[in-house]
Amino acid sequence: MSDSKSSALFERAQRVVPGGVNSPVRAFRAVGGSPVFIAKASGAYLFGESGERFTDYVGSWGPMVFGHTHPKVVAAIEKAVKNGLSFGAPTALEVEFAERVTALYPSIEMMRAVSSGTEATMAALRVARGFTKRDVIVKFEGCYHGHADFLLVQAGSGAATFGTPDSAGVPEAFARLTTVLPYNDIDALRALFESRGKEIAAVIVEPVVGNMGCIAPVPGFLEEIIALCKKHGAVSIFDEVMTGSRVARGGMQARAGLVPDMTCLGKVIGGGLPLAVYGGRREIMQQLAPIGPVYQAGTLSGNPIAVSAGLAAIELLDDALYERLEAASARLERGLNDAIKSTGASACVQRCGSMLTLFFAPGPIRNWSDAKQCDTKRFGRWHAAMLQQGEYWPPSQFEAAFVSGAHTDEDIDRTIRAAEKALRESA
Ligand code: HOZ
Repeated sequence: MSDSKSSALFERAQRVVPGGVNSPVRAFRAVGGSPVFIAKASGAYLFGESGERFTDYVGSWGPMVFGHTHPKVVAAIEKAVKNGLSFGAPTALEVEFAERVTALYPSIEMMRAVSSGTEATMAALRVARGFTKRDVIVKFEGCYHGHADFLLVQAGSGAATFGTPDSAGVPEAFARLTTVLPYNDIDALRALFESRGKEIAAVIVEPVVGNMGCIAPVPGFLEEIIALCKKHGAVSIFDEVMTGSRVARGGMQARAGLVPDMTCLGKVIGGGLPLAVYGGRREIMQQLAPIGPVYQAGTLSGNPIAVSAGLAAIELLDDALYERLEAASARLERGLNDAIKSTGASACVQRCGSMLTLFFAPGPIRNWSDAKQCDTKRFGRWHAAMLQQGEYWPPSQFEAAFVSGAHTDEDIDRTIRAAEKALRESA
């Protein structure tokens, strides 16, 4: 479903922007149809160019944990704008931001602010390689850590959606330094460390996967990553760009009571502006120039407007928010499960905090080989039927949906009714 204004914009866009979008999954190709162009957003809702309202479960792919345009975040941005847009020089705001982040994440003793999750993971791995003086990195099939060359190897998110988990343009020599294992496979990880432990610089993991749909770690998986890295002198990196301050105030590591060597953050921590973080143990982060030999830089790194939004967001991460997120998300999970039961659909719901996926497969979905068995055609039909009813769900089977603190019980119940109808229509 697309209104005439969106269709016209999409046509114009495709003439000047590849696929008409600045990030592939937004093109709706995985679900058929064409994208709705968004004019504005508020709370739990998006408004299309023709004024139509959608209940939003994409949340800008994660950042909008309080809902859109929270007045305190907007006020912080407005205040910052008046003082200047970018200085390319240190600010008090950055110091305060780093102090707040390090207090929130015990694994982060020192940090750098960058502008995107891709930059964060790319830089974290460079530091890990510099620190260990090793080259090989380990990632898990279907996990997505941004679009750096050596991370686009059996990657999730849009890469999985469009059947390009190994992107063209990535030299084979780069990809060869990335070893890929199935997610949640503790034995495979042990065996790899047994045979190649001395070569491994780092293991990077989404501690709860969002980028092949929502998949939680099996008990012991994350613990074993940390323990094996420690034993073999490698660096454990939790990519919490999606889960950070989303599944708990201090991310999945707080929820699981774990302390990885390094952590990457983005999305929520930037309050909706381009801001991300990588950080970790002091001795690792001290490898960075100007005090160490590893180089990383950025004109807009620590940008004052973005950092102001991030600080305002951190201020809002209170217990009441997480209680509300849990209640609303559990209500949605229950309702979707009831709808699956009443329609007899071959589907399951997987959830961690306010991240959730309705998979069109009986489940459980534990890794990429489970996820790719899903009926993506039916997901496409279900998605279209949801959109028709004003429900904006991620336009790919392999992306998590996000509930926000702005979703009311009424919103959730309307979504459940729509989902049930869409399940019947998509059968
Ligand atoms: N990689 C993002 C979701 N996992 C997509 C971002 C976007 O299209 O905005």
